[in-house]
Amino acid sequence: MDSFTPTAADRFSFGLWTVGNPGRDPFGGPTRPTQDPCHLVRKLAECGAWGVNLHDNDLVPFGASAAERDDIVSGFKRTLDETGIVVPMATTNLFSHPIFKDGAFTSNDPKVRAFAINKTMDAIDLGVELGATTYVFWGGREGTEADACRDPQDAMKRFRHAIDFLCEYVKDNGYDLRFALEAKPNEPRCDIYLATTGHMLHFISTLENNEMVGVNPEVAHEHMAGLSFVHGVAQAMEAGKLFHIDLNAQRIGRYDQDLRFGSEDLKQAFLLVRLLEGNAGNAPYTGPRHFDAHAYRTEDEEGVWDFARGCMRTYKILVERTRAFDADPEVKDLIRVPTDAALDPVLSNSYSAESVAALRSMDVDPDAIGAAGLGYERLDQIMCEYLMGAR
Ligand code: GCO
Ligand code: MN
Ligand code: MN
Repeated sequence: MDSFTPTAADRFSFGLWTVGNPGRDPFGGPTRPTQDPCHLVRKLAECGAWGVNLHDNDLVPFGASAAERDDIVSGFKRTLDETGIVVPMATTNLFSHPIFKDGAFTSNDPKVRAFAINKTMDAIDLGVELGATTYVFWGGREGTEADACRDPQDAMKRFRHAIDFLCEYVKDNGYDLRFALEAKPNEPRCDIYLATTGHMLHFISTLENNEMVGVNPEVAHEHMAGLSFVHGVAQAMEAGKLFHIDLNAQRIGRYDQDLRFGSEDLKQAFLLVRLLEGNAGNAPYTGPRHFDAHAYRTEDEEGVWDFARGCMRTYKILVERTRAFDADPEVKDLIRVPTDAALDPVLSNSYSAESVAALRSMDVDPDAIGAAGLGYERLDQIMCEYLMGAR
């Protein structure tokens, strides 16, 4: 036990599919046994996690009867009660069964679309029964290889119809549930629709009930596309749309690696934790700190719990490191924003004849400003020294 040991107050959560990942990949079968969901919940509690998330079929096998479902769910609820673990988020598996091989909500086949909406309504009922207040939509196979198969505009229309419909389902049932859409550029499809968090944010603005829909960005998914995850998350936060987050690690340009949080991109992880915790003076993210990652295929069960503890420990160490960074007087000096009594009001007020006149008569020397250094080498070096533990 030290100050980096996680507790429920840290609100760390894991998917059943993450710590339950048996090490299967496209080139080989499992290297670890499949674990019972109740066992995973008990182990998560032992490790100091607060929450567990699930796809419908992580708990209830595809095609189970109503009686089997109720039996499994009541056993799971007992384990949640015993351990104090909560279910903050739930989602639907719309990608494993062959019926979804060409997508779910965006499929050309009305039977597939109907089946997907129906499965999601059942999974929403399950999530709500377990206490979930966030429902994630990851369009696993909503994409293409043979792009001529459908007009991508139809895919947008169908996806919009499904989300609009399901929002109404939630309202109709009086559920306390918000939706969080998760973008991914590719894998398992060659191209997945709505490839980035930015695509999702615009799509949300076109929904009928857009106030109940936000995003669930994932580190790996933006990094796969070579994008800045921190910028994507910041845009979502600024729009009031960061409803949930998938934390993990990923090298740019690779397949979706879903690595232990902070293990491959420490500088980005540092900046992300700093943003989420609001250290730089911004409003913090208040939702679950959720890890969507899994242990290396080389690991046995003990390695899985090393992985889970590692994710949480790294997050907490980064909370401490980023706070120290932002409390450093030299850093404060370097990031101080210059003020200008004449121009600041002009640049924050909306358009007016006075503002135009003020801009026309401004006193700015472009050469002097262009010649002055900004000290960012020093700033970034200090950040690296905090990361390396030298400061
Ligand atoms: C992936 C995704 C998934 C989703 C999960 C919850 O790349 O496999 O990140 O893990 O997050 O299906 O919607
Ligand atoms: Mn994810
Ligand atoms: Mn992923």
